[in-house]
Amino acid sequence: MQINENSRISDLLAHPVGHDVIRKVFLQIGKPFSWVANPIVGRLKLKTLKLMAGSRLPESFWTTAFELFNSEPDRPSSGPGDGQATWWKEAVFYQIYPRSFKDSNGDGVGDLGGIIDRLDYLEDLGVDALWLSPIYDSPNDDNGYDIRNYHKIMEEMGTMADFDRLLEALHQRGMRLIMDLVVNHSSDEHEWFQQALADPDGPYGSYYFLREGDGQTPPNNWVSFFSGSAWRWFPEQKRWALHLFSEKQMDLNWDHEPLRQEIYEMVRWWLEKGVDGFRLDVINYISKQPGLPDGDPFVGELMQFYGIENYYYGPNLHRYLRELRREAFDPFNAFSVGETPGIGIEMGRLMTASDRKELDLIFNFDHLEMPGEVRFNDYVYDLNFLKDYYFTYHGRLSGKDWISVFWDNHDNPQMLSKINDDPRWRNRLAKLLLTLQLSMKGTVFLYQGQELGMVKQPFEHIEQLRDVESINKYEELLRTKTPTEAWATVMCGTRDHARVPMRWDESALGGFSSVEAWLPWPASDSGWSVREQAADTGSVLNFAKKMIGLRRVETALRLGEIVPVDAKRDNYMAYERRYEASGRTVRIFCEFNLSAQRLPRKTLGSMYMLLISNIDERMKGDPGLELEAGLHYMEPYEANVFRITD
Ligand code: TEU
Ligand code: CA
Repeated sequence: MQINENSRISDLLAHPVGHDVIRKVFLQIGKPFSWVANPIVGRLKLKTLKLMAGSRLPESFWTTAFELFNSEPDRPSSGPGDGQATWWKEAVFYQIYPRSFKDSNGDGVGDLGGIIDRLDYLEDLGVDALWLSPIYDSPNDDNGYDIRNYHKIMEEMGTMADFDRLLEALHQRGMRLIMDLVVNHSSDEHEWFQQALADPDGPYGSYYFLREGDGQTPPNNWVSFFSGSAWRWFPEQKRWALHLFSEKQMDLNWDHEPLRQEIYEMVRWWLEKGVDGFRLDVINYISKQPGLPDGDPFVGELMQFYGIENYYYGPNLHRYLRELRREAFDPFNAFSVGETPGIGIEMGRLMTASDRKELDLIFNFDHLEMPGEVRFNDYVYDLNFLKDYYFTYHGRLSGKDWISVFWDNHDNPQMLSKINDDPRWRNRLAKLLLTLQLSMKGTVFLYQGQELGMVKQPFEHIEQLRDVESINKYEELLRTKTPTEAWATVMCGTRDHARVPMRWDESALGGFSSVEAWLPWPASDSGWSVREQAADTGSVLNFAKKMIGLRRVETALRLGEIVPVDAKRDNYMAYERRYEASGRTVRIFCEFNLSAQRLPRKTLGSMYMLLISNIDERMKGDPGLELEAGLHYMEPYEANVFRITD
């Protein structure tokens, strides 16, 4: 069914792209989605809505929206899954940002040797698989996300021999490794781009988006995620080249078949080496709207990036993903998780349902900021929103779907700091977040430092930052704001919060390196290093180990159904994980106080056996007895996991 002016809002919401776009718009403007989901509103025709919106939503917006909706004829599949066991559904992944993990040769930059040095630590922590942010040869304009040579290891990271050693050591321990695959763009220093510049009309010219021009007006109004136009002018060639990210990250033209074949071959090359899969950088951006039309200004203002509707769910996206899987992933039975900014629940299902043969998982980002907020805003994150996100998400999945569960990575300040940066709650809240993540249904991705309760950094001025996004953004803000205002904004959202080195010990250099790190910590953080925490039974680190261990032994926590409990209750989150095994149902009950206030609650009976709690006293003595004696309230940010016996 086509979506047009005579369609009803309910038809639109039944459409995968329609549903996700409307939900996104409501998130963006900070209004509750329940408003449109209401059945009375659902009966309204889109032309009525159009009339109501009047000039606030220009005609061009509607044309763009209808085109986007109608470009997707498919509907997510329903029904049970194939019941096949897959290692990645049960795995706990751990993301390493190699520059900041451990330096082994005293140059201030983390490297492969450093990761090898710390494999005991990772094995002891209990994680099953590592994801490494890029370690390929790169001029490091965007810390390796600008690849110069896909077949070579970045000098700062070590050698291919180091890589082989790491992979072998991991496999010996029964652990797995996935690499970062950055193929929406390459570095401008990549041989393909150099060839394209040498002969723009030759074979490599079509590997990129090169457009003739006068150097004044770019080919369209698209903007870069790292500020300014998405087009860079090359005066000698008299061509513009498209770059959605930094001006040294040139977008690759996936519509050109030979380029796709080169990529598949490169992926196979790594899989032949034995890597277990890939995290695919901004993989939903690879198919651009033919002709690269201007972005609609209304959509541009709303989403903050002009042009985005022309590439975030492009016309050939599904086709290219299937081809990539067939040509490269499937022959090796390799795992894939796509980084897919802007993709909502239903579109995500179309990219990952097991019968679609596209990706295994995606990262959906809709939970990282509150409605109406962006990463650079100063606000407090409310955990009730995270609760609604997961309950809604799980409520829409079929047996063919599986999701990733994450909230920290190298692109985002720590969730812990966004929720409550009062140091009094740091330990307990870090443990709550770990309990929630590791008892949630889905594949867990931890980011380095989460197991330590790492928090945002007290950076003081722009010279302390290294990230190209932050530096460009600061420059851009200075055009309209005072330096103090510009700094305050950058400070809120800078990706460098997540990129400072791991603190291995309490010494000044943190046990990370023998010299000052490439991105030093702005202040000391006594008590929170690995060494200090390893020696402290009440530490976040020891709790993380316990919680990962609990997930490992409790099948229900990995594979069980998730059943929300008292879902409407504010500041309270609870669910059961239920798993049928040999005729009986294992039931695990997880509950959380999402606020910094005590929360009254009903007493649990003696059939609730406490398995883990972030309140140490709860773990002392006979848990059953204590609970029977009455647990009439929950402490601030309390998190408990019980087994329900009968
Ligand atoms: O990130 C893509 C992305 O859209 C964002 O998370 C991005 O960092 C930010 O929102 C821009 O405003 C991926 C990588 O994770 C990131 O580190 C890279 O910089 C980017 O792609 C380009 O390769
Ligand atoms: Ca080093």
